[in-house]
Amino acid sequence: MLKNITFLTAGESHGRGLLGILDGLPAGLEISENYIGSHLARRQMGHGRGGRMKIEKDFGEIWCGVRHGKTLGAPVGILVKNKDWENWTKKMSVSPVNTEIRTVTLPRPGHADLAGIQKYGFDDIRNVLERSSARETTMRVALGSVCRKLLEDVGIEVGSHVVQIHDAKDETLAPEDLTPNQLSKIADSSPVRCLNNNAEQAMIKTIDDAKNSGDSVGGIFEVIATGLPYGLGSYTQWNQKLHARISALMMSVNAFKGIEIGGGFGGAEKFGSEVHDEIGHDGEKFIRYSNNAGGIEGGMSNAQPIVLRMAMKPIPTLIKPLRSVDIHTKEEKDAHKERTDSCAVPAASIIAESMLCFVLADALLEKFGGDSMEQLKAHISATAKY
Ligand code: EPS
Repeated sequence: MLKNITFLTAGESHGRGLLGILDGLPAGLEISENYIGSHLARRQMGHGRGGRMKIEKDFGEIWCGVRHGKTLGAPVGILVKNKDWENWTKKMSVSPVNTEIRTVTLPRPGHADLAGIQKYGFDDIRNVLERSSARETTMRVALGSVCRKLLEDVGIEVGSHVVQIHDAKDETLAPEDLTPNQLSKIADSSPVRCLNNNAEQAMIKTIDDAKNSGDSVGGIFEVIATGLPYGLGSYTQWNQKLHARISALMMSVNAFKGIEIGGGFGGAEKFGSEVHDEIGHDGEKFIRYSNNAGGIEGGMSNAQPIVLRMAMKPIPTLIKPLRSVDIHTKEEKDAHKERTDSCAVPAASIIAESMLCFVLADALLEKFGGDSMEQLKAHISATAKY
């Protein structure tokens, strides 16, 4: 569903590292490893993460496509090394090894394990779980932060905050006078990325309770983008519609099970007169008296903030495992246990921000184009309507 930008990630959770390529960006975009690193660090945070995040200090090394701090218009290549690789050199060796390696044979319900070995004909679930691990999202955040930088340079910000973990909810509305970056800064200072102190305490407790009973919890977060002009995406064809393009990328993230755009599911029980955002004019530009559409009408941005809510299921690797069956002996046993997170909702909100950055940068380049940032900015200032 991306039209101008292409990206690919490669890498196993305990392999040497993660590789990423991002193609289709204009030349002249200022980008640094430190900027990418600051967003990678945000993905590593959050109450409820397991031991792996103590081992890793994710850092994206730019290998190509950037010279003297600016993109060349060529593919950007990024490498993130896995520190944990040192502990897995035999188990994850590229070449065959002489020592016997213990195989994983008990598929975890809810993970890619069982369908993965059936599909590829593997006799070791590790061949599936290494790539299906959420570790891969590190590279999405690394590459997505390059798109974020492009958006920021033309006044578009993307931020997020957590509104629910398990049954602990933050029912207060996000303050409208804050930009997404300001909102994210406050969220980043909370161990659960929640803006409300009382809800934060309840969320921490629900994570601790789940952890203590060997369980995991999911949740919901809100993602907001501002500074968008009219007309990203189009109503003219199904695969041009901006909300379809956003949904496709969002739903490609492990554990994301639902997306709401603007009022979302809540609109189903309301009248049309309560849902649709009335139009006004302030003498200079069109205004809206509400934003239940979440910034998208007819598959196009309508210059209002884009507001999304994503639901994440609880992580399927459980310390107190569910029932499963050994893939070789067919004996009923407890599912495989691996080091895990009891909650990764705060980290997931950063991944969702990155997925939105890919789509918005892509749609922006589609509409305004340009081989260089200078051209892109000139096209925007000449024709964009807000
Ligand atoms: C993750 C790395 C993984 C897990 C987690 C996310 O590392 P490890 O398997 O070494 O602990 O912590 O992934 C899962 C829980 C999963 O089921 O895939 C990361 O970098 O975000």
